[in-house]
Amino acid sequence: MSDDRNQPLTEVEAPADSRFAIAWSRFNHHVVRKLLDGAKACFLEHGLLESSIYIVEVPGAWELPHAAQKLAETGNFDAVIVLGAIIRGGTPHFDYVSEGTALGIARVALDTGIPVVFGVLTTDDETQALERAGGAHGNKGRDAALTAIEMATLARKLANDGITTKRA
Ligand code: INI
Repeated sequence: MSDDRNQPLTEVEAPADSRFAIAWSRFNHHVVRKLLDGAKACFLEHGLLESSIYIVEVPGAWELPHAAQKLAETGNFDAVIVLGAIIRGGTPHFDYVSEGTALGIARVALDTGIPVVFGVLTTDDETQALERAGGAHGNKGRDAALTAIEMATLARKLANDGITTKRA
């Protein structure tokens, strides 16, 4: 099926002084390193310096929500990106890891109020994963960086328009 239903991601320069964190997981690192390369290259193409990108590594996707929480809670980053690759095996383990990871990431984003961009591949096999890590279906790490920049831009627009939280 074609990806024509998806609007292209917005390509804008990163806001001045913005900072981003990336947590990536080592499991299936031959795939995840490609996502990391795509994200870093995209940030640099959009005006960021390497010093504005903080990168940490964790063992597997399951550990990404914890790392994202630590990073988001600092308040030092406009957005956090998590990158991983969960590839289906022959047991239900895939379902537990992928669901726990996705729910954990969603919770961190809402609990902290910091965008946490979900750059975790959940695929049936390695071919599907590689197709999305610089292959026929693009690079989801690059897409994650564009999403992070767009969310940072949105936060600044909301602040500029006086749309701020009134919750304690
Ligand atoms: N972690 C992944 O990132 N991808 C996988 O495909 C995977 N599989 O298939 O097991 C995986 N498991 C490890 C898991 O993320 C944790 O690191 C581990 O359970 C320790 O908490």
